[in-house]
Amino acid sequence: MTRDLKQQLSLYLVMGSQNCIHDPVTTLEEAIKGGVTFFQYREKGEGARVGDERVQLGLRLKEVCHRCEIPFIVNDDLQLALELDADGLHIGQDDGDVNEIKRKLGEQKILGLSTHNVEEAVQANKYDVDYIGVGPMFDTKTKEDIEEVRGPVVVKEIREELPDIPLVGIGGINQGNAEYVTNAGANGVAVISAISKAKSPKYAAKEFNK
Ligand code: TZP
Ligand code: MG
Repeated sequence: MTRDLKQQLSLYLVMGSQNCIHDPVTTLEEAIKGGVTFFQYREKGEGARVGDERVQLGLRLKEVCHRCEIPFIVNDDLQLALELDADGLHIGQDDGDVNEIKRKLGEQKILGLSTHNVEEAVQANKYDVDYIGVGPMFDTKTKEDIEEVRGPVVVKEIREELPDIPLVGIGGINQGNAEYVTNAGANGVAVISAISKAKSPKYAAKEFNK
């Protein structure tokens, strides 16, 4: 698996079964065929699988990622990431001591951290973090407890402070507005519904690469 993280972040699909209108394994396979380069398993919220079903789906999605040579990242849950032997973990601001989580995860694994402004990004850069998510870029219905929407300008502000940090925008991104996020300096875009709720996840992913 190549480890040029910035390139790998270019089209980052985040989802769990609760986000999909088709079978999640098929959704992921099709999305990767369409050009998805990074995947986060976020089995969370209403309708999400729990317990062993959550683990089993994770294993199947990891198998798809590895067959297609893209990283498999787990959202929030360090224990699940370890149990699934994921390639990495993505955490939020309130998920605990970042450096300690990285140590427990494994130094060779990928750790992503959600940030919302320049201050959090500058702090993230001091931690043992491999990339940051910045959001919400636009209004979204997918996540309820979102911070204020300030748009791609936040990415621009962070880029000015941190020219080299691997960074993706997230929140309300679709095929029509993604370019504002990358033009502001993001290495890629992270999306849930624009791909997971598309009639054709493959076509939806392809449309991002135009
Ligand atoms: N974090 C910030 S916004 C968001 C997450 C997980 C939801 C993004 O979903 P969508 O459907 O791409 O707006
Ligand atoms: Mg979290």
